[in-house]
Amino acid sequence: MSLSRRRMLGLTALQAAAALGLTTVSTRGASAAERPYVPAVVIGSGYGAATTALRLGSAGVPTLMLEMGRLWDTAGADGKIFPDMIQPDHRSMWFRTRTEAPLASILWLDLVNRDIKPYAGVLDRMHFDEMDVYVGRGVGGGSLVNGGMAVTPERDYFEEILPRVDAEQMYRRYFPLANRMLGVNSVDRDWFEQCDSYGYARLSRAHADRAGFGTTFVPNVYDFDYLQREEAGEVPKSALGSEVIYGNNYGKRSLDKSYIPAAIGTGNVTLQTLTRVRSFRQEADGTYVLTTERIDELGEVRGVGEVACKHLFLGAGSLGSTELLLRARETGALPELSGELGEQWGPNGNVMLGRANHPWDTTGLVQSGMPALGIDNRADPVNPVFAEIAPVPAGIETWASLYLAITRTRERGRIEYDAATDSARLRWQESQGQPGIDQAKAVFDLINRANGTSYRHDLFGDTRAFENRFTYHPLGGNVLGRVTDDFGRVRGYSNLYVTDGSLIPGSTGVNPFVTITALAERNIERVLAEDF
Ligand code: FAE
Repeated sequence: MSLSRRRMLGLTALQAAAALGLTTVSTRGASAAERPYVPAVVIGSGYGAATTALRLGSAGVPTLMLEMGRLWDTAGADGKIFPDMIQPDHRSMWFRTRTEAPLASILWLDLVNRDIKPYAGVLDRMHFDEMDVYVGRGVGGGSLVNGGMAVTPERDYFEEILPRVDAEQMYRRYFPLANRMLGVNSVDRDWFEQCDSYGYARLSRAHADRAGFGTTFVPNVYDFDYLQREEAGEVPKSALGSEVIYGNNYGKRSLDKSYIPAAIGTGNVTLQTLTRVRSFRQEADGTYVLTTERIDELGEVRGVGEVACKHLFLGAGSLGSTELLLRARETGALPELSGELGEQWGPNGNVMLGRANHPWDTTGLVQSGMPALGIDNRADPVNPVFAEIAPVPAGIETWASLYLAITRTRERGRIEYDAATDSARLRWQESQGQPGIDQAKAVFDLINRANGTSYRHDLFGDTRAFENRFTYHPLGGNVLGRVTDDFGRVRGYSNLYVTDGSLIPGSTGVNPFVTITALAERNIERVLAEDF
């Protein structure tokens, strides 16, 4: 059966499950056993997990995917699945009483955040001592909330961060495959030059140009044809309707539109939502036994259960997978796990900043929530910054140009297990972010000087110009070739794998999901050939 036919079958199953309010989605019957056994379990449903589930299912391996968030497929009372950024409601955040948006203020006024009811919302901001980590919650993981920027890293930097991976094979086979599977597309250049949607990006490009910096178009998984039709008023607005970070109702090819329905459509993959994997252990015969907790959308625990499997794939993201492995090691369940577990964590050098534009330099009321252009200074060995030109989709003119700069530094943190709270703790000091700020500042000082502009000091809750107390791009903890072998097999145990952003040591130099997907494609191909 073709992949597109499988995807259609899977989409139908997802829609049927949503309509019935089911938390288990499958094209086969559900198991009623007390402690069900499945050949393979995949934890999570982000990029690594979804890729792995599809390939397992396609190879005929019965697979169970466990995702702690909900399936985002049912419209609320307002007829929409997701809320926008201007009026966020309970659907926006994972069990919070107030939203926690990255842009904390405008003119120091808390105009951005709203009180909400606690609910299994789509965006989580995980708090640690000196760093917060944004992640997506729900079927599709980060793909539900992210900006869709689909960037293949520069080959020389990829070789530097993952020297043991065959780059020739990655760039010939797995990066193109990931781009194709994810539905990556590019903005029409002629349209870009005259549209309203990217007026803000053209303005930033002109300002960068005056300082001698070049820009690069950034591919995206948002359907740019749909965006053009949004601007033409032909279809409901999403990227132009202030939708990003709390989900997109239209236009975006998130994983629940691509890999996941294709996986379910194989007939071998069952998806169980609102199910958090709490811990796992290994029995004498090698079987893994997972303890799971099922919640409802209001957070009530509906049951604790167990599921057993032979092959266990961790795709719960950098923090999620590392926490599960650390817990297993520190509680003695899997004592042979690597001593390097939790090491080489990094925020991908994320630094957010805003510039204050002259009154005549308006960014426009209409701003696509999906960025399409980046200031590209990656070739500079001293300040190798890639700064995506980000929207401020506030619906009002803010005279702010916003950027998420991805800088490259060697600063790394560590994820540890805190026995008292039975949870992961991120060891990262704010001062470790300074080299990244210095790089971003070197670039944007020149842009400000060339344009007679200055930084905005009103956007991050206090007076700072550079915000690096959060990251969108958590990476590392279970580094490839260290905690795992060169294909994601966890050292010390058989049939245990990591398949997500935790494999990458702290930095990709660009937005990471294409790299995570391509690596997952590469690793699962080898694992299927040799371990099944
Ligand atoms: P991830 O997508 O985080 O998926 C992990 C999944 O596992 C989640 O669905 C969790 O709910 C689930 N999970 C965790 N723990 C458990 C458990 N114990 N039991 C069951 N389920 C669990 O992992 N990247 C780009 O390349 N381009 C962008 O434009 C971009 N923009 C971003 C914007 C925002 C606001 C955010 C938050 C991220 C952005 N990213 C972007 C980062 C990107 O989404 C992220 O690197 C990937 O989603 C990470 O993929 P993983 O497979 O590692």
